[in-house]
Amino acid sequence: MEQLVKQQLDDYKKLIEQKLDEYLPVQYPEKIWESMRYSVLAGGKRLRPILCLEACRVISGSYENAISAACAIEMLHSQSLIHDDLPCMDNDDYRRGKLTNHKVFGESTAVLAGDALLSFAPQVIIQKTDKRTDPGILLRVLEEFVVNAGAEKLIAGQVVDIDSEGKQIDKDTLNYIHENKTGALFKLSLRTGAILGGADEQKLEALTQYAEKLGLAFQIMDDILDVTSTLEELGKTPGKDVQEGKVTYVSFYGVEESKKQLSSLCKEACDILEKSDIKSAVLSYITNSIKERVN
Ligand code: GRG
Repeated sequence: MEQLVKQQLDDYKKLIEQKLDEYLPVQYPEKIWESMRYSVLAGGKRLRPILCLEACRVISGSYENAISAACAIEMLHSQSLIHDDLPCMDNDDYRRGKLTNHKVFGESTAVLAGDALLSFAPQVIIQKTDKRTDPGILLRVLEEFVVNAGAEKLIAGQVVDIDSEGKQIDKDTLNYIHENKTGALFKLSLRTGAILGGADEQKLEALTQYAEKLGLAFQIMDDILDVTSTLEELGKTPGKDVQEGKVTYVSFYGVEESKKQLSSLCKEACDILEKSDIKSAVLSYITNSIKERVN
């Protein structure tokens, strides 16, 4: 069974990489497309598009109709990483084991590559999703995308995160940052796949609740890895949270308690799927692998 799941994850990843490459041809002016491609095609776990494809498959039996939206979400994720790494934000030199976008292309091109990806991603959804898709469904998918990418979600999380540096924030503020910075894209991924698969409200709600637990668990592991991992394993500089005076799950609860909370969240996430009769070996495997991830 585990072998089958690993094969499915590998197949998803290959398809995502192939489609990302296809959707981002180099055109004039080449510099901006090369910069966009540099970050989008730099590797990464491709977790968000995988979640999107699997949500669509578990609802409808096939994932093909979600591939363009899944790739668009990965473009949005890459945009957030390019901008987050800029000197005016987290100022990072490494990402996905490579020099960050601004280190290779310069700051102005990195800003523009992020901007370009943010608008190119919905363009991909509109132009590449199967033309037979119900226009109402397509509109819902686009709404999910722009809301989560914007000032009510992803950017809200980033603003509060930056404002909180060096301050002793409370747990509610920490949760607000995580829900919006990390949780928003997990929810977007699962909800998009489910909507394209034609999910009813009950299944959509279950996958949304699952996404909330999974996103938080993923972020707690990210906080743990920041203090326990190395540049080689992580592909980015470790120890940044402490260096920048960030309150994290680890600074709040310590590594051991954070691990306990992480395990509880993963169990709650699996329970949500089971109660709603959502049977996905891929989602179960991903949930149970979060605490083992090294990057
Ligand atoms: C809008 C500029 C801007 C930022 C929004 C998402 C975000 C806020 C910033 C990105 C940086 C960051 C550390 C976000 C937290 C979520 C997270 C752990 C991202 C890394 O995701 P992985 O581990 O990365 O899935 P790969 O490289 O595997 O895709």
